[in-house]
Amino acid sequence: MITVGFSQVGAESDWRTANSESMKSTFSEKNGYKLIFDDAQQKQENQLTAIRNFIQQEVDYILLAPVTETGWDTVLQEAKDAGIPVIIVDRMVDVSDDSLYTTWIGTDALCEGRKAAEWLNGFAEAKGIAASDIHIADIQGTIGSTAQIGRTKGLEEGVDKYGWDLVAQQTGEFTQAKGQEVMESILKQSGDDIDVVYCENDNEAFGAIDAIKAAGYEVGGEEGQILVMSFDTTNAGLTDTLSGKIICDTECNPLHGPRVEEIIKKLEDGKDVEKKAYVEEEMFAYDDTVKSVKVDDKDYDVTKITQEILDKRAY
Ligand code: GYE
Repeated sequence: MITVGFSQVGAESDWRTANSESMKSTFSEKNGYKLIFDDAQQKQENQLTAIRNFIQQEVDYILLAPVTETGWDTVLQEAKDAGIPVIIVDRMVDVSDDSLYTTWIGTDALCEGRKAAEWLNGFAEAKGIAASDIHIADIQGTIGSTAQIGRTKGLEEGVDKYGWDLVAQQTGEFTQAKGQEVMESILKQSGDDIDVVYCENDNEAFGAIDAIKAAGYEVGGEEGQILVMSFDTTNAGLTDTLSGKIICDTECNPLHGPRVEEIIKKLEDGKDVEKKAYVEEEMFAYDDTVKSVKVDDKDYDVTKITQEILDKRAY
């Protein structure tokens, strides 16, 4: 029986739930594991405590989904001194010495952000919308998390490249409640000036859409409607994309359980593993105005979402 200690960020989003379910179903007793699961409720101090508990319990592996990128050197050194391999899952850690963790598997948030920005430019060009008429509110994820850093940077690069107007930037902490609260505040300050809301995950988009409608505006791709963009492509997010409430949803795949297990099996067999592994990710949109985007000389298809596609997805 292999004992695995998993420090999970929290339960802030549908994405996180899918990620936790993937990890729990993979590292089950039936599959030969004893999983010690800790939900940190989005607090780094809880993760530090959990990791130290895993070390005391002499687990075979520590899995860490870090809430934010910094502040891990000391505790990872303690795990290294205890001879326990650490696998970073989902978000990245920013440490002085990358021997403090064995490997990382997760999402290329910067590429996601760049893809979304290219989609917005393609949509604007196709609809004849001038860059000067694109005023954007960025509802950011948890500040300092890999997903927020990358998605925000991807948008800001687009703003600089295409001359859009970034009207507001505020964290929605990847939650629906905070996403709604932030959207309400931004609309109070700049309501008629907002054309695009760039939500850094689906749950923020759900909250933002509620706030937009409550303020008397409409969401969608038609003239005068507010474009709501999102990330994660959860089932609920793609359901909103099917209806047009979300106009474009960039995938971030949460099903890391089997990928992490493959790494552990290699380590158990004494094999080397890559230091970094990105997961493959797609893009979905309400319509086929933009059929593909180019990021770093690579083309990415944009798929018009259908009920059939939605029904077949694993999450
Ligand atoms: O986008 C969000 C979750 O780290 C990629 O965290 C993950 C992000 C995801 O709360 O829904």
